[in-house]
Amino acid sequence: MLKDVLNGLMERYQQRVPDVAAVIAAMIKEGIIQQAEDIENDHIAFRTMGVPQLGVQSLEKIFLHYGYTKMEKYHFPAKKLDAWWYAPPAPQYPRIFISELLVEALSPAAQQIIHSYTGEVKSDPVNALNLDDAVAVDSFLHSSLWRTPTLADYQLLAAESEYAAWVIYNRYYLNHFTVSVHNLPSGYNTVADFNVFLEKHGFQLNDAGGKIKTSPDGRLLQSATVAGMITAEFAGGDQFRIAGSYVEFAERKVLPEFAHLPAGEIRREHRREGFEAGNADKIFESTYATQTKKSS
Ligand code: OOG
Ligand code: NI
Repeated sequence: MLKDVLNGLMERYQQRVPDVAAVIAAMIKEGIIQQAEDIENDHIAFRTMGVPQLGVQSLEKIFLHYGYTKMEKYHFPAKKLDAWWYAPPAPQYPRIFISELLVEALSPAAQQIIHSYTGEVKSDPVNALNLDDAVAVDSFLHSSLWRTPTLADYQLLAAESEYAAWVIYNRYYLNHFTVSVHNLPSGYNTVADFNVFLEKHGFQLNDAGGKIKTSPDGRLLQSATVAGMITAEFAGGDQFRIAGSYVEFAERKVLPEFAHLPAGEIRREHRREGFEAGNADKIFESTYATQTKKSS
C-alpha cells in the first residue's frame, strides 16, 4: 500500500524533474551506487494551502493512515509557513515533511485569489477517499484539485508569496526527494564532498545562506539543487516558465551517545533525527526566483 503510493509519487516526480534521473545516472557512472534502488531516500516533501478543508490537516491523514507518526512542528514567520515532519512506520520508508501556507496572514487580495481556487474544493477531499485503495490515493495526489490558474493570478501571488504561486500551479506534486549521503562510500558521504561531485557534474546548487545548511548542533547538513524550470500551461493557453521541483541531499551525523559504535553497526536510530527550521527556511528557496534565475 504505502510502497505503491510512494512509487507512484516518485514516478511522476522523475518524469518532470530531469535532475532526478541525471543525479542517479551520475552516481551510477561515478560508481557511487550500482542502481537507483541503492539510494536511501531520507525524506520527501509536500506543500499545501492552509485553508480549512485542505492544508496539512487534510493531506497528513493519508500518511497517518499508513502508519506515519506526526513529530515536531516548525514555523517560518517571514515566509508565512508552518510545517511538520512525520516519522515512517519502518526505517525503509522515507520521512515526510509537509508544509502549509498561512493563507490568513497574506494580504486580502492574495487571500481572495487563493480562495477563488481552493473554494472549488467544498469539503476535505481526503475524507472521501478510500485510503486502502492505492490507485485512488495515487490519482488523488496527482489530481488538479482546482481549476488551472491564470498567469495573472500566478504572478500576483508570486509577488507576495512564491510558495503560494508554486502551490496554486503545482498542487501536491512531490516537491523533492532527498538522497541520504552518510551511508555512501567515503569521498561522497558528507554533504561537502557530495556537493563537489554534484558541481563537477554541472548541477546548480541552492546557495541561499550558503550551499551547505547546517543545524546549530552541527549534526544535520543539507544541500539542494535549484529547481528546474517547467513550461507551465495557464488558463486560456498562456505558457510561462515556472519553477518545478528539486532534489535534496542530507547528511545525518551519529549522535554523541553512539560515537563508540563500530561503523558497521550504525543504523538510522543512531543518527540525528528530525529537521531544522533554519536549514528548511533556506531550502524552501530552491524554487524561489532568487535561486531559479540560475537554472534554465
Ligand atoms: C521544503 C523545504 C524544507 C527540509 O528538508 O528542511 C525541507 C519545501 O521546499 O517545500 O525540505
Ligand atoms: Ni527537505
